[in-house]
Formats: sequence, C-alpha cells, structure tokens
Amino acid sequence: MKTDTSRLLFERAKTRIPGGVNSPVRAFKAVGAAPRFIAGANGSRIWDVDGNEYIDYVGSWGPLILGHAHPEVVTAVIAAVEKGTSYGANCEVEIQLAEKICQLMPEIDMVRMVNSGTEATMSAIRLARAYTKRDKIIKFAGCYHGHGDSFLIQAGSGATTLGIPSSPGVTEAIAGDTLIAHYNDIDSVKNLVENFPQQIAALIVEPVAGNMGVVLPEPGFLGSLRQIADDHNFLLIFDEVITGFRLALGGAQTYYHVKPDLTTLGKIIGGGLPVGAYGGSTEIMEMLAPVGPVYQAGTLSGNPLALSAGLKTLELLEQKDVYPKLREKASYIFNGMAENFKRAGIPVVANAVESMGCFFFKQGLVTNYDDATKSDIKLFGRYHQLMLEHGVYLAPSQFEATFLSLAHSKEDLDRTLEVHGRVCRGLKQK
Ligand code: HOZ
Repeated sequence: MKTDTSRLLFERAKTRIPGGVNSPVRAFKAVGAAPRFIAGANGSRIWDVDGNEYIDYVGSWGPLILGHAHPEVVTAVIAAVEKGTSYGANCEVEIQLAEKICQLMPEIDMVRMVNSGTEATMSAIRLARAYTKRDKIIKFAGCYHGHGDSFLIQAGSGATTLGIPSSPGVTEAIAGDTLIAHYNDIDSVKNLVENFPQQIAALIVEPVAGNMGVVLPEPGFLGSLRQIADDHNFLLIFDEVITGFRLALGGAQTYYHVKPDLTTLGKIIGGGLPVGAYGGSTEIMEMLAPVGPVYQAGTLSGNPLALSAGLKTLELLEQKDVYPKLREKASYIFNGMAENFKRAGIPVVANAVESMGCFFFKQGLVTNYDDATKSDIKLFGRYHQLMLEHGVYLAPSQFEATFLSLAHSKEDLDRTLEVHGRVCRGLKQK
C-alpha cells in the first residue's frame, strides 16, 4: 500500500503542529503505523491522500452514526451555511435542538450548548459544585471526560494510549479535588464517600466506558451509583458524549433505566461538526448565568451549522427501526470477528453493546481499567497495522471503541470479516 503522500504530509505537519496532530491518538504512535491523511469520506468509506480506500470503523470517534456525508445532513448544513456561519446571537435552531434533546432524554428539562465534550464536562462539574456547595468530584480510573484539568487523572483515551493518564500541568490542588474510584467496584465508591463526608459535589461516569476500550457496567452498577448519590446528596453526572443517541435514542440512561442529575453530550448531537451540551433539571440548570450566578459562555456556542447538522441527525435517528438495524450490523460484525479470533487461536475479550464495541488482546474478563491495561498492546498494534494495510480503518489504540454506522452495508461487513479472517491467521503465524 502506497503511503508516501501521507508520510510527507506528516513530516510537514510535525514542523508546525505539535506531533503533527491536533489530537494525540491521531499520530498512530501506539500502533507504529504512518497516520493517514484523509482526502475525503462518504458513507462507510474514507480515502487517504495516496488514493487508498478504507472501510471506516472510527466514524470520527463516534459522531457519524449515519455514516460520512449523509446527504440529508449535508443539505441541512448547506442550507444553514448559506444563511451565514455564525451570528453570536440567538437563532431558532438552538431552540429546536434543545427541544429535541429534552424530548428524547426525559431527565433533561433544559440544555446549554457548548462546542465540545470537554467544555460540557468542565461546565457540568462547575455547576454541580455550585449547586451542592462542595468541591470534590469522583471519577473512575480509565474513564475519560475530555481534557479539562479535573479529569486528567487516571484518564483513559489518548492519555492512556500514550502512557500519560495523569498529565503534568495539572496542579496538585486541582488533582486533590478529584477522587478516583474503580469502574464496576461499588465498594471503591463507598470508601471515598465515607472518607470525604459532605465534600463530594458529584460523581461523573461514562455509563458505558468507551475510552479504556469498551467496558460495560455490570448489572446494578449504575443503579447503585444513583442510590449512593441520593443517600449522600451529591449529583450523578452521566457523561454520554459517546453513548448519547448511540445506545438508544434516549442514550444509556434510557437503555439502563438509571436517571442522572446532569448529562453531558457531544459527538452525535453535532452530526460531525464541533459541539457539546450539558443538561438536567430546570432547578439545577437555572443556576447558570444569566438566570443564576454560575458563569459559562462561548462565542461559537449554539453555532447554527453544528446545530443544523445535529438536529437533522437526531431526526433521522428517530425513524423506525434505526437502532434494531444498527444492532443487527453490530452483532454480525462483532460475532464474526470473535469467531475469526477463536478459529485462529488468538485469545481476546469481546466487549460490545449495541453499535459500539472492542476486542481486548488478553484472556479473562475486562471489567475495569486494570483489566484493560493488561492487554497485549504490541499484538494490538500489529493487528491494527495489518487491518489498515488491507483497507479496514480501526481506531489506532487498544483503548478506543469500534463504531458501526447505518452506512455500513452487508457487503462492507462481509469484506471486513474476510480481511479480518486473513489478518487473524497472519497474526497467529508470526
Ligand atoms: N479522545 C478522542 C477519542 N476518545 C480522540 C479524538 C480524536 O483524536 O479525534
């Protein structure tokens, strides 16, 4: 496979952009391959600048549940752009998207739009601290809530991929207000609550962890978090930046029937454009300025292009049978891959729910960060490289998810399984 142009561009990028990338995992450092520069995308496919075509299972890290350049989303964005790109003033699509989110996620009475998931989580904990008049938050090792200082402590995603889960530059004072529990381990939460009485403002959790690879909540885990938050008067925040509108129309909270106090969103609600949002009850949300004293603002917040793309995406997701179709595609590919691994004698742990999943290169189970980080990263790197060379584009890290979209056809899935079978046999022989 020819990669000369991508390589040249990467060298050029490195002279002006740190590491040549605007988000670290894109450097492909963990998998030892040359990062591809993308020239275009449509449906389930992406093309690089060397003319190679790939079946894409990254989907821009989750937003593209309808596939790339969905015609109706493109039309909505063009219609919006023709009316101007940004006003720094109110426009109707802000209300339309807010109404749609509140309709689909019944725990949200009011929602504030921001520009990224990072902004959403940072703002949500500020609000939680103001509401409870407490300082500390609990997060789980391996969960990733964007790159806000409070969250870069035992963080997953690129931070784990690059071996810097707790970043320099975060002050001790800030780190001291973030307490770390262990995913699927309720006792670890109870211990923190007992050790820091009346000090915890909020517990934030990815209801399905998607940034230490995919790790599912064990039965009762999310419900127990709800109970502990109620018993100790702190807020439960579901970070649904990945799971929102991915697991189900109402996100993980409707899928698992657990009601958070605040929800953070991003990815799908921007249809592939930069966006984030956070929402909850009127009582909590009206603490935000200009109604209340908690400050948060943004020049491009509520941007009409992003919100038009997001609104159209949600409208399309409301159509009949969307989630069963996604589930069917996901089961087909994940089961097929699991079978290929098994036939080749490569031990993996398959974790998947609805249209997101991953394979950990290890034996046993993966129920938390410790389990996930025991995976054979080198083997994953070789696997990734071979899949890429054969035209299948997976996230370049053991600690990220594989995403299905409605655009993945049966032909795409069969082609992927055929490549995957060959890659598995090749991996075993090495
Ligand atoms: N942290 C993102 C995935 N969980 C990476 C986004 C990107 O590099 O584009």
